[in-house]
Amino acid sequence: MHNTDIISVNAEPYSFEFSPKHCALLIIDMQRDFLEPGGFGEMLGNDVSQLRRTIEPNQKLLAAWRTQQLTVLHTREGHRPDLSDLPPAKKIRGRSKTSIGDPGPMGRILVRGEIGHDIIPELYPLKTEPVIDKPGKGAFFATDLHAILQNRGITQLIVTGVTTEVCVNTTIREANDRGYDCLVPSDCVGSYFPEFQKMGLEMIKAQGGIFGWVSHSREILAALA
Ligand code: C5J
Repeated sequence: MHNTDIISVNAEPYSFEFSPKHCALLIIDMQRDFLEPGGFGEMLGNDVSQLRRTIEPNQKLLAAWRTQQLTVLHTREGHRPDLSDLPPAKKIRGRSKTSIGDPGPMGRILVRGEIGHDIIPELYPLKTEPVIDKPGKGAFFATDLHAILQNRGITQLIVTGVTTEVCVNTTIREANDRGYDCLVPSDCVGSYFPEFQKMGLEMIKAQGGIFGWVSHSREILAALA
């Protein structure tokens, strides 16, 4: 495979054609607090196994992108330790006893530099892979993601990570409005809620691909091979 080749992936609502050189793997928020037993997500009563099933397919996709020396980026949701970038509305939403910035099972919740905020070891970024620290749900809001992608000539994204209906969907909508084509491998994105997983994917590919395409990692890996 040459980086200049155009590759076709079986996808819905129709084939996704991509040029590997211009297509980045964007892995959203695979953070310990969301995925690990004993983390903040589980503390809130969520079933982390719904997210953990995405680890293995993400590892395979990540390995393929690294082998082909293609662009990989990671994101983390979180805030400055002084919480100066945390909107008060986000802090109090949910009326939970424990909220962002408070001590949690893996350090202060969603605070940069804390153990729970970091990416799970299975998908840990290489030094050469940009990590986008984002204060919001979307990876483009208040970050330099768009500038980094433009500087590298990236026009297409394979978007994976968690959670399907929150940070993955928000990022895809932001990317779509900025002119990127997005493909989502269904097995590489996860939600704590099966019904949101299903509808989160349906919404992306509805109406002829209103926000993008949906496929499976095996289709992407087969096309790359
Ligand atoms: C993400 C969240 N990453 N669910 N955050 O989706 O709050």
